[in-house]
Amino acid sequence: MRSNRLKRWAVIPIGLAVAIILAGCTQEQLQGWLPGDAETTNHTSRIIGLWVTSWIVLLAVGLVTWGLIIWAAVVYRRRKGQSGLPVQLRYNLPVEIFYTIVPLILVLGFFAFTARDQAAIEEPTANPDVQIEVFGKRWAWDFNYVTDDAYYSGVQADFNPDGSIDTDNLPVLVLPVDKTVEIKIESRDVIHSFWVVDFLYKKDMIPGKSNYMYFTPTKIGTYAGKCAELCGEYHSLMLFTVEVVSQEDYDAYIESLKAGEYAPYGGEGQIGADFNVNQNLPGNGSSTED
Ligand SMILES: [Cu+2]
Repeated sequence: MRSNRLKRWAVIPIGLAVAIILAGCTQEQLQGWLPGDAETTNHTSRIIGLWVTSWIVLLAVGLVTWGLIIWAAVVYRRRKGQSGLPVQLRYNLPVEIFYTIVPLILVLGFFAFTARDQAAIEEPTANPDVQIEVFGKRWAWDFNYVTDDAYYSGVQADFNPDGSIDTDNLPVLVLPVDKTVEIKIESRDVIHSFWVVDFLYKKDMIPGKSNYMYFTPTKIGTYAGKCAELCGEYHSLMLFTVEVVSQEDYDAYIESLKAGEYAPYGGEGQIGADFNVNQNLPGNGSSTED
């Protein structure tokens, strides 16, 4: 009788587990519903690994916790003929040691793996193939191709007549595939954040301070970029597009920029810190003379 009832209790979780396993995993599930994929940049497989492994560990913690809750509720439930409070228990030493040691191991483990991956992602590239300088500005982006002495100055996104975003006229950053890239990240006015969604990494753009991002785009494609730091009224229209292309297409794009095909938005040369709104910030590279 009793074992029958236990079997009935076991049917639900075991059935659920079997159903999930039998359903199989899509690529989307395998990477924890992150956008992009492991081949987008040289860092994305590492980032996906940290994310997915963390969730697996946390789900295991969840299973133990839910299991203990259900076990306590079932085993110590009020039986027929009982009344009043159940027997009050306290100071269970094994349980207290368990829930002190395990979280300590978890916190140290998450810290160690995060620090390891962060150090690898932040490691500067000594001689990058392409150096880019990005300025965030309310509410668009300026891209300086430092290595190739060309620039593109974007304007904020606009709408199509049907109310959707006009993605054809977003500022574009073109990068050559399989080449090491350094991006110098700066702001002309307030704090923005440089985020290419599928690259799974973003970094704040702080007035008067230069941040850097190092990566190698490893997959040709078009990627959405956006500002990830609320920066004012049209923050949601502070969008851009990253085009990862072959070296030939990259060279051709740079040539067309220099030839004036994108005038007045793009051209030869650089648009530097002299276009920043506040010229008195320390460390933004602008002159304090005169
Ligand atoms: Cu912004």
